[in-house]
Amino acid sequence: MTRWLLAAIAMLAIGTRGAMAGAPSPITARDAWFRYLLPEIPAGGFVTLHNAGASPAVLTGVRSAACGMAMLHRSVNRSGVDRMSMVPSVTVPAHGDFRFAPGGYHIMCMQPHMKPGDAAAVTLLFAGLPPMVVKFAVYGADGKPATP
Ligand SMILES: [Cu+2]
Repeated sequence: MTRWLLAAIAMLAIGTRGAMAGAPSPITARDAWFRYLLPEIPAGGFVTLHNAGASPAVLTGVRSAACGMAMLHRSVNRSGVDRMSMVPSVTVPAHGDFRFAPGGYHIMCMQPHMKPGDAAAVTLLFAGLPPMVVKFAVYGADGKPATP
């Protein structure tokens, strides 16, 4: 009886401590890179986010000292004309991926302070999850080298 009780209390204590320290984020990032052209031209940022959690994760914004201002954008081709629009958030599905990619969703880095070869830190902000810092490899106009 006492042993059961102690075990239950220990489990509760571990659970509480885990919650207070902040559960590890279910989000991981891969293939993060910027296409950098010139300081006065906004750089596009691309990354694939994976959500290992059981509920959708909502990315609500991005911050980066390497970007001045950074925002979430989407490119849409209408009648042969590419247009970009701001999006307030994107959702990474449970047990799934969300892909920022050329021609689609991207992180718009308004005043890029970077050069090819750099790794630019970007903070991703999620609703109800801890912020996450991701290093974006900086490539030039050619973009990310094709992976073999
Ligand atoms: Cu854009």
